[in-house]
Amino acid sequence: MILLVNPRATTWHYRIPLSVLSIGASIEGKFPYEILDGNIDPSLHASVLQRIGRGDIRYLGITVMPGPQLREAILLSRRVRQSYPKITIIWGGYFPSLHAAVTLQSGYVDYVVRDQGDLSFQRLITALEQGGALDDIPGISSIGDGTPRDNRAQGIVDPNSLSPLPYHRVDVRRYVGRTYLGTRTVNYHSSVGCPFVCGFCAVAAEYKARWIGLPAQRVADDLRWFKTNFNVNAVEFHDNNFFTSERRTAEFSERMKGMGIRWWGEARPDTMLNYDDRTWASMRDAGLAMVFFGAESSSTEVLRLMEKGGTQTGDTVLALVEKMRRYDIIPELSFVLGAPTPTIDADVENDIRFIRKVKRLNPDAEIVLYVYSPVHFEDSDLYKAAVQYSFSYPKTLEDWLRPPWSQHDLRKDPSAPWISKSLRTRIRNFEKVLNSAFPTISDLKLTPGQRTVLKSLGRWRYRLGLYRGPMEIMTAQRLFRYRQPEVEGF
Ligand code: B12
Repeated sequence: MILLVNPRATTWHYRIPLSVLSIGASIEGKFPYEILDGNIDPSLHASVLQRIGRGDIRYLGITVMPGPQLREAILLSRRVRQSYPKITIIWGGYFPSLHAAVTLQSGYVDYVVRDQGDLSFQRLITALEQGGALDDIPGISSIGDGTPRDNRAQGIVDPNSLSPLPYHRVDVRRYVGRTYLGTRTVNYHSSVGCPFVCGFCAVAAEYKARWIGLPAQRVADDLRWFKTNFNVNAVEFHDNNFFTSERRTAEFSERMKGMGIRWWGEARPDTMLNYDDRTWASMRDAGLAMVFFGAESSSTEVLRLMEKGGTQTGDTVLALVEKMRRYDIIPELSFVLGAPTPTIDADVENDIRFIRKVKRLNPDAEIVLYVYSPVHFEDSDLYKAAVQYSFSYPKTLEDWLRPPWSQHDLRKDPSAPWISKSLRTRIRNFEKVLNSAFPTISDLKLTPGQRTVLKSLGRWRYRLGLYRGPMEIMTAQRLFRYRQPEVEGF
């Protein structure tokens, strides 16, 4: 009856498709459904058409985040609409949640489930099956009379109120793989949302400063189950902000000691700098290996424009990377360069100088460079500033198949009229030299010899601050198929 699809999003380490598995959990035992994952099925489109061809599928649910997965979802939906026009196509996930109207106007998406779909999807199917009213189902967008229409928003859904994930619906063994963290790494989502409203973040645009986590015991018990059944020795927490609650983190760390599992998660610098030293020691002893932080910018002005909130400043990040060196836990810092300000060139130069300072304080710190790529967060000061610099989104879904929109959300070369070509080149060249001088620890396929080559090409340039025209570095990185963790994860 229902086919849930995760279009291809990665060619590297596969992760359990938690988005569609969560929707599966919400209809388990209520409606018959199957899951197909483009990450492990290279001929997904053929598999979907073949499955629909058997005649008992009425609904196709597709999870869509921006980037290459969006392309896959557009091509697949178009094909299904052409071959099986009676199939109801429903999109969910970050892209349609923030771009519902343009998605529905495509003509090959009938409904959008915005934000968390755990309650709204099953209510939509029930109403469509039993002819109920659709207007009062929160979180649904539709285009019945040709005009896109958003029902009222779906407030945050407490993950503690939801059914456990039906892992039997996927072959977990296919998703447990080797990463920098361990030889048998699994992914897990232990909380929803984030308590902050940073203007460049799609999560903030959806959850509006709400965060709810599963209790530490539940998370530890679930990981013990993965260890017992799949011999897992590492976990990637896909939470947007795993470390929001120190109390939960401290209890979780106590419960993880002796489990032999290394872990990674995402956090805010100010939140974790304020953690007690005993919590730090406990996290280290519990296997915490690396933490991803939103450092964003060294400028207090830019952090204010980003509505980063909290107490975060550049000094917060410097103190944090020093502290983490003492606990032998690696900080992975992401920066968002190129925010729309009159001082943009100086801001970028300051950030480059700041990143060099970070590397002096902690050479093991991993650096991720993003270029500000507006997400559809209309209430944010940052988005308003982008609009003042004449930023606007494309008018049709098909436009997202073509540059600059096809790579807009990869956050490297976005459609951002205020960022000059020379500044983009400056950022990209600095990134190339930085990654060569300090190749990421997470690219497992790099041999010691290749690392030595990259370092010898990068270190002298980095020392002299010579970033212009790094052709030799680009050639070596292409030759070694250098892998940046921010593109497809570990
Ligand atoms: C795992 C992951 C990946 C994996 C791929 C996952 C996959 N689908 O195969 C990898 C590492 C490959 C990846 C890559 C990228 N990602 Co990513 N990714 C995530 C991450 C960390 C977890 C997703 C997840 O499983 N969440 C858990 C589930 C339960 O939550 P959920 O997805 O939100 O699903 C709920 C709702 O959205 C909704 N829903 C979702 N899908 C569907 C489908 C239907 C039919 C329905 C009804 C409802 C529904 O209901 C679900 C249950 O409540 C999210 C952040 C996050 N925590 O969500 C970022 C995130 C989605 N990624 C993001 C981005 C930008 C990317 C990249 C473009 C980054 C880059 N620089 O290249 C790349 C693109 C890769 C590509 N090739 O397309 C952004 C999207 C932001 C935006 N602008 O919209 C996010 C939000 C991270 C962030 N904080 O900004 N990603």
